[in-house]
Amino acid sequence: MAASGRFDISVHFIQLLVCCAWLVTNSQLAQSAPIKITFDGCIPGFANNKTQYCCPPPYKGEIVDFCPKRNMSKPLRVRKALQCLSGHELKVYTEKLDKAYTILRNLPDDDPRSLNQQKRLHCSYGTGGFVQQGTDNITIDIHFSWLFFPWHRYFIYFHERIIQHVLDDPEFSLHFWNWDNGFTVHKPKGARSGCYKRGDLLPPIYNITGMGQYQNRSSRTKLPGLPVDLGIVPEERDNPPTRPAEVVKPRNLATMHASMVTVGNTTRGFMGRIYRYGDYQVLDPLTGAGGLEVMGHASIHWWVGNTMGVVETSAGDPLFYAHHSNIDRLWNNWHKVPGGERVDYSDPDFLEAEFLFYDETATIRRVKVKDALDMEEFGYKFQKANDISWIDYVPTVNSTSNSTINSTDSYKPQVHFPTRWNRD
Ligand SMILES: [Cu+2]
Repeated sequence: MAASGRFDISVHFIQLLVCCAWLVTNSQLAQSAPIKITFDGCIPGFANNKTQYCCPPPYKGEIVDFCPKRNMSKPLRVRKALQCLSGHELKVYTEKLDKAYTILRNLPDDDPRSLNQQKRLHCSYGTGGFVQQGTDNITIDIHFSWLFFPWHRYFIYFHERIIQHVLDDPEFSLHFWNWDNGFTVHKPKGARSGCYKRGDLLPPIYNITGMGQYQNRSSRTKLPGLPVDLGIVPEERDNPPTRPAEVVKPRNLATMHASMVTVGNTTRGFMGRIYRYGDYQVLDPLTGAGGLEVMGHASIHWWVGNTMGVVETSAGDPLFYAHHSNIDRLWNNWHKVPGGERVDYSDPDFLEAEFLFYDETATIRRVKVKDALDMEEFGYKFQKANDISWIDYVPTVNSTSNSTINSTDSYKPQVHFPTRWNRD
């Protein structure tokens, strides 16, 4: 009896434990799950005080899973720094951009590969156009959180595939606008290749009226020799002041140093906030985004202005893709900056988050964040460029102590970037 009684108690105790474990597991599941996307739940989004109508066209095909896998028999394609293209290579690339964007602009309006529909897809993902499945009204934003880098990597990768397809050129690569690099430096000793020319001017091949890659942009982008301003703050976004080179050059260095080295020395500081199923989108970038997204990335959108300046239309400017090619490069290089904790999130709700994109055949592909983390699996790499100027930047020095910066572009850092953004 006694033994049986103890046994009964043990059984009840185990049942209780199992039950508690089940409750714990299920309550965790309810709170913790990755963001997944379905185009079925698309609704009008909202941004810049306006309702935004940008849902993708109806789709009758099958959704096909996609996982990037490098073809080991082929060398990696190289996405190059636009300012270092020259001669025949520059001419050929300019013509390719012209042809590709002329085709993408002229595709039927409901073709998901058209420039207009690519713009609209970015708009839906970025204005709360998609509702989280199983919730009444919790919308999704792929900005201001840990989704920012992987989502945009996939987005421009599929854009590149669409261009390869329309040009019938599988080697086409989305060369990058190296706006973070304001200083021409000598090639470091031992470096075999790389681009060491300043890249902080609007790439001229995107500024030729009448070409497919041309877009009407703010008047400041037409001022010859005016460098980009990476320190535009949100209050200035609608009408950024045109600051001269001697003001922006040292500030740009400070901004890059902050976002990549100091603010960016933690996963949260660089990649942005944690964002799970059931979480509301944040509308204030200052509480959700990582340093690079809220500083240099946003400033470039506002500095270029017009189409590029607002989320609902930015991906309709071909320059968007050269800008984000650089963001993709900087994410990759962030891991290699010395010091700090420079690893991507490893949380399952990050790794298992899913997106949908159209590929070059207009098929919808389902992708996961975890498959975006190893860039080489996509089959490309970036040309090396000068990151040392902002890595080595020392905010307190009064004159340049960086011997790699040549005299024509020398500077006296005086202004500190206003680091007015909060971590949550
Ligand atoms: Cu975006």
